[in-house]
Amino acid sequence: MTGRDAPAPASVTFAVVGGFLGAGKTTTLAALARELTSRGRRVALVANDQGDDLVDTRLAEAAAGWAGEVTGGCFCCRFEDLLDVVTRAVEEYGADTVLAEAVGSCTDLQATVVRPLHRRYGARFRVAPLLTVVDPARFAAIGRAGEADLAYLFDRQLADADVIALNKADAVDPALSAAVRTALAALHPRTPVLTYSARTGTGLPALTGTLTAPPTGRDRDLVIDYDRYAAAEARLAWLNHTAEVRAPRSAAGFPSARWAATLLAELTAGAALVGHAKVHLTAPDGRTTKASAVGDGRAPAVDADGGAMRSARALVNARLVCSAGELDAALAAAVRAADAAAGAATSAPTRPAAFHPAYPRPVHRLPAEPPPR
Ligand SMILES: Nc1nc2c(ncn2[C@@H]2O[C@H](COP(=O)(O)OP(=O)(O)O)[C@@H](O)[C@H]2O)c(=O)[nH]1
Ligand SMILES: [Mg+2]
Repeated sequence: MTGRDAPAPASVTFAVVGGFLGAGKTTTLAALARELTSRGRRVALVANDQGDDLVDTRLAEAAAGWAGEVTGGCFCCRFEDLLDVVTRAVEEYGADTVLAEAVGSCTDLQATVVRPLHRRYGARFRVAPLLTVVDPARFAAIGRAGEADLAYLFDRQLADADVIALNKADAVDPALSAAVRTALAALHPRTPVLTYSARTGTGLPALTGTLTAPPTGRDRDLVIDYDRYAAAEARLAWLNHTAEVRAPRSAAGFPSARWAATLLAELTAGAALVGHAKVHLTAPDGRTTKASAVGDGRAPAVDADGGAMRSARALVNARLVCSAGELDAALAAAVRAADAAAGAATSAPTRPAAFHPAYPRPVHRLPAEPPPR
């Protein structure tokens, strides 16, 4: 990291971004980081997960001047870890803007993260409005997936938002986009909805503008049933896995995008619902390949293709509705299929060890203050 001697800025903008798995939070934060950096801001990104070995941290490192992570639990349950990481971003790098991505299965962020930051650390941080990033295709489909608790969790993420950030405008049929906006206006009439594309940048300046506005969600309490929230998270099997991929028979290497896309297609084929499955490959010379499957019925998206690789370190992060044992078995089968498709041979220092997220127990849970009379 650079900038160890940079002075701590007087006021640090701190934005927490939530939203369901695969909505485009990391892509959005990377786009915001590039945009703000081009305006001279010193931007730090913070990734977050129930496990460690995060694809998102790799992406954040590529997009921002400083990247950190909070692992082993969500921001609300690891609040002190979040503060430690942000303090490092400010002290080591001189960050004036910190963008923190919450776990995609997390909600109630106003009460457990935004309000505690504002009330207890408001002298250090100017806390921005809470953004909930939404994939319109997921919004349209979640009610039909037969997963009532996950649909409830998704809705509570929307209800918690100061601003609903309706992403993927480039990929969504305009009629669907209009229908989703109409439905959101009916369900959450007080919450502004911004339509944009993190991929193309369309609509991004308006989203950037929200970072300087005061939050509005502090004056109302989210009605939430933690048992349902916990049940929803527990529906998901969660796996972070590291492996070494080699090309034993080809001097040219193995086609890394084909390996990644085959792995994800096989991994997600049997799941009742795909939250998000992603794979990130890094070659020794630094080239990277990244692919994602977000349960939108489409083939896995190859977001970056580093081409043929002689060897690579692969990081797989998967959140699927199935049992942990099924996910472990699915990964082993998917690796075999990917190796066969790409002429590769994969080995791993440890066996896959999927788990289900534990019951959420936030460190803080502060009620809203009544609005001033
Ligand atoms: N077409 C399109 N795809 C997007 C956009 N934003 C994100 N994605 C894709 O959606 C997938 C999940 O994105 P990611 O940022 O990792 O989602 P997260 O789980 O919410 O952090 C990736 O394949 C992204 O490339 C967008 O604006 N348009
Ligand atoms: Mg992410």
